[in-house]
Amino acid sequence: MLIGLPSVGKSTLLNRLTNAKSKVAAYQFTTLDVVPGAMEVNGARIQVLDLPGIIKGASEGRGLGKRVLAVARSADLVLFVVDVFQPEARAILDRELRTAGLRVDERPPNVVIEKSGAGGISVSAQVKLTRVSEELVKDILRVYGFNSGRVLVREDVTDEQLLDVLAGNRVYVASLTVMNKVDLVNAGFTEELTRKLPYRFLPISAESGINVQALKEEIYRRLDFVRVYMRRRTGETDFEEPMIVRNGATILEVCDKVHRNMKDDFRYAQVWGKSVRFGGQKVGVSHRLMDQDVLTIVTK
Ligand SMILES: Nc1nc2c(ncn2[C@@H]2O[C@H](COP(=O)(O)OP(=O)(O)OP(=O)(O)O)[C@@H](O)[C@H]2O)c(=O)[nH]1
Ligand SMILES: [Mg+2]
Repeated sequence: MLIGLPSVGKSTLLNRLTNAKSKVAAYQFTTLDVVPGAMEVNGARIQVLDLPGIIKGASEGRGLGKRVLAVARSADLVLFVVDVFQPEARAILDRELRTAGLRVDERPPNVVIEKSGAGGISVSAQVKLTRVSEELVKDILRVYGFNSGRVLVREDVTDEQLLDVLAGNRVYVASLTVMNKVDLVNAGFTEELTRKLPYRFLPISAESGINVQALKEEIYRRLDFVRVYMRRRTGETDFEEPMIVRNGATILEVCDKVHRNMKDDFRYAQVWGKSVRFGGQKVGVSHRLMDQDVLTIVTK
């Protein structure tokens, strides 16, 4: 999903990346709705969504902010689009997403809360806690109405992360940042930004196509796909059109992609490649695949 201030070139970029024709204009709030496009890269089809621009205060309802941020919650990847003359916008976008409950490039905190009937709160920390005290953990839990139970803290969490666990509705999403309109500046200007800014970005020009192919590759990489080649029972492998699944996907997910009833008829699968110890190893539906595995699914 393309997230950025108005007029930074989100729609221009969507049109570059995909077959879509989202309206482009020199005034703000040109895009008023979600506009989808389909992008193909390395054999994967990726849906890209152009969204209306968000502004400071979006999470409190300014502009179309709340709707945009609600849509962003279902993204696999947020693509921040920043105008080369407004690099400070990245911090605004970050803040708006954060206020709306999105956590960009963070992992869910490794904290487990087990409620119990009585006995007060016990905190078992499996690492040394340097950013919150046990007392603070207990206080925060009480504020959220947990008066009894066990808290397993498996990493050095902050109070904010603890609040995230308790709130329960946080969404963890990966991101990439592009610096658009670099056709308007010289290379030195962009290099200076790379040195000065606290975030990493890919310089692009949606309008003139600079680095657009590199961006596609980067999106593909960031989504962490793997290619799985299907081998028919007769023995030929289809190396032309791999199945594209997210890294860590199981055989079950591949079954669901092939046919929605396939899992009902599943007997076993055979895998050749990095995810198994020997070629042709028999595995079940919960086996996790790796890039370039060859897979045969045997059904009833
Ligand atoms: N020079 C230059 N202009 C660009 C580039 N990308 C977009 N523009 C111009 O910037 C203006 C805004 O582009 P849009 O694609 O409509 O921007 P947007 O982010 O979708 O704007 P909203 O929908 O209003 O949020 C248009 O005049 C574009 O032609 C670029 O890479 N270089
Ligand atoms: Mg637009």
